[in-house]
Amino acid sequence: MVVHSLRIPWRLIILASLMLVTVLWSGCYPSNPQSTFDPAGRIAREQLTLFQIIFWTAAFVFVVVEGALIYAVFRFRKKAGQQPLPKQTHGNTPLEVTWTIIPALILVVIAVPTITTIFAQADAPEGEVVRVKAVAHQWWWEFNYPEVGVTTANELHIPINKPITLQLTSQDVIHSFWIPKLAGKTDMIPTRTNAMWFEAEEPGLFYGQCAEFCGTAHALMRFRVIAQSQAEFDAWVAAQQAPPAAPMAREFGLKGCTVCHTVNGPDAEGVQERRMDGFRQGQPQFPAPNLTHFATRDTLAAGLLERSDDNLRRWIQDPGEVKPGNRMGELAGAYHNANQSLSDADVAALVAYLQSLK
Ligand code: HEC
Ligand SMILES: [Cu+2]
Repeated sequence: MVVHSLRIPWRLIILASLMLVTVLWSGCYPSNPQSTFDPAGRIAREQLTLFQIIFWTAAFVFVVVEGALIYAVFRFRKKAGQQPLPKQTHGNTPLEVTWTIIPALILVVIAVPTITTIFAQADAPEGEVVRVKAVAHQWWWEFNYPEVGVTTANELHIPINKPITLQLTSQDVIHSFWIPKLAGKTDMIPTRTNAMWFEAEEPGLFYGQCAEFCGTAHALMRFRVIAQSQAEFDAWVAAQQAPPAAPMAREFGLKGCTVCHTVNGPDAEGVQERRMDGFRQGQPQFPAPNLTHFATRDTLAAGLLERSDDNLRRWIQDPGEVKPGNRMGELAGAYHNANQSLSDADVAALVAYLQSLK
């Protein structure tokens, strides 16, 4: 019988491994918008330093241990004519003491910076901070600035060089808050509030992402951090505090949008107030992004689409097609089927209204 052994040439294996390493490595490239290797703030930088200490310690251990192993494998191979078993050794005090002390030292090298960093990052520095309450929802983010009475969604504006202290919680399942260039992950757990803080050193746009699998649209649960000078941030806050730029469109109430969405201001009373009462008492019904100043945002649907007339039209007509599984598609879809569908004129009016909410 002929046995065909599968022989893969060494060169092919090496080439394939190199390609794999290159592909994986490219994910770590600092210019990647979600790379942790290009920190833009103190918290992320300290976390990167800690990562490097642990990584290089582990790399050192790996090289020494694997090196010794490979050396032993080749050096002590069974030679032609050798007796079945080489001399066996039991107990070697100096050796055993050495390999107890070395790992203990390695643990110290890892533990000291880890514990120092954990404590250093636990509390925000004294002094002025910006407080934000972030609530995760399947599959979007609510950002509330309690000190200035502003609520927005999916785009977190912050001033640079000032600690941002976050209270993190969730309305439904466990999510995780992560801005790779600014701060590591913190879980957002229903009925519980976690805290973290971070700082951005330079103005710019930073990308955030839910980092804990939370259901159908988890991968599309993104957000943006817009780091600005203090003056720009103050101007943004003032704009958010202003009443809505346009009176509420008839269609917005008629087509049930207010069942879930809040637009602050005189038109917002009634149904909406009762809903918010429930929400404040911890019984959210259909929480949805606050749309008061929707047209000051760059994106919609948790960073999925740029805000444009076309994208808004697509979104309002069939949110479930744009972002499969999302709650507006699921619930509003059912609502519209049961009541009445949106005509093209309704959609056009809604788009125009939303785009006017500067
Ligand atoms: C059943 C509750 C519900 C109803 C009714 C509803 N929405 Fe929504 N809406 C949501 C939810 C939830 C989201 C967030 C979806 C996501 O990003 O996953 C959303 C997102 C949006 C967004 C994007 C907001 C942003 O900043 O990303 C717009 C715009 C919007 N809805 C408009 C409307 C309009 C117009 C109507 C009425 C025709 C409507 N919605 C009815 C729940 C609802
Ligand atoms: Cu999530």
